[in-house]
Amino acid sequence: MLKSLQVCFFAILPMVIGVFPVLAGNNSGAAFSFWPDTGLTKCYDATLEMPCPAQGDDFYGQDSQHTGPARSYSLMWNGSIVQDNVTGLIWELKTDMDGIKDYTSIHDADNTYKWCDTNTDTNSGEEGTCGSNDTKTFIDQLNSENFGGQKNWRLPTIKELATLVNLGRVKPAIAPDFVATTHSTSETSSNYWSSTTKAGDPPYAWSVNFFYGHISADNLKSSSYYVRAVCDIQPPPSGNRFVANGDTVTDTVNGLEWQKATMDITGNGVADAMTWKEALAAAENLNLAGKSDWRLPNINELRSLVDYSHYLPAIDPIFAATTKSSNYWSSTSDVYYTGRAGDINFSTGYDDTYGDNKTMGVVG
Ligand SMILES: [Ca+2]
Ligand SMILES: [Ca+2]
Ligand SMILES: [Ca+2]
Ligand SMILES: [Ca+2]
Repeated sequence: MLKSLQVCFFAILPMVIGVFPVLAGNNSGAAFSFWPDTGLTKCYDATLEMPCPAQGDDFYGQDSQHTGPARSYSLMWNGSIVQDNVTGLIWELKTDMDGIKDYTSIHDADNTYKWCDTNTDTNSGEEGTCGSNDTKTFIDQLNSENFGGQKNWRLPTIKELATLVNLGRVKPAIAPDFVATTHSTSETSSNYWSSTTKAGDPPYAWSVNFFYGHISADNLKSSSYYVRAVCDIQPPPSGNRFVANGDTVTDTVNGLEWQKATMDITGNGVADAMTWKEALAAAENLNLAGKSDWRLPNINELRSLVDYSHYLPAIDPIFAATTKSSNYWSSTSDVYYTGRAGDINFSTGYDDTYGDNKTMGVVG
């Protein structure tokens, strides 16, 4: 993998993989190819916001200094649905967000639903809590009313739902078109369901918390969470996604090239954990496969490598032998918890944010 990925560890220091051209990531199991840029526009050091550093200076190479596909959304059907012009996905817009649930309207933004999927091909062996006010009933109603001219509404996968997260803001961490109908009252009560079951733990499913844009699988399917349906008008990508070429792996869906190994900055054959500052620099300074313009991936690019159907590590098998079941840094700072940056834990696919000055060991 790319060297830069390892910036954020957790029990120990985060690892790093570099990524080559700064393109957005993509994802397995989702009907889109390109992730929009994260939305982050400011630079941060290990404590506070800072002027964006010059090349060669400490903390150079952050998310805000590498631009991915710009976020772009188009309202359709009298503003009842929105198309994401980067992913191609079409999203439901909700109505009547006034803090009062109204189950006589499937569009009421305050309604919450229990997770239910009776399809044994997609529910990972656990259908959840089906009955009244469940996600399957909600989706079925949306399709039966042909909402927005579409008949293929469904719950989004965790990767699809995560594309809506805008990490340039919080409360809610989402694009402007969705702000008025997205709940973000607290870090614990702003969860939106995805269709993705937690690998190896089927009573649980993944959700996005739009308070600050973090994702989690600590959600029993019997929990009642908000929902936002998605549908796709583009055929999903097909064919072999990853192609290995020596020390790198190319993602043929989005064109990103990844450092295959976890970064070994000391050159002793053992991958090294680093602080975020060290990881930014290590990725920018990487020379590999005849290329010198490596960088630390942003959180969307890093998340694109997660395979939510696997764990230990939660990544495509082509990377499994060279990936630690541990945390990897992204270049993306946390605008809410200033002084932290985002990481992905490839043990489970969880994300989190950590401070640069936390004591970190070396992963071997
Ligand atoms: Ca960026
Ligand atoms: Ca309402
Ligand atoms: Ca080493
Ligand atoms: Ca360089």
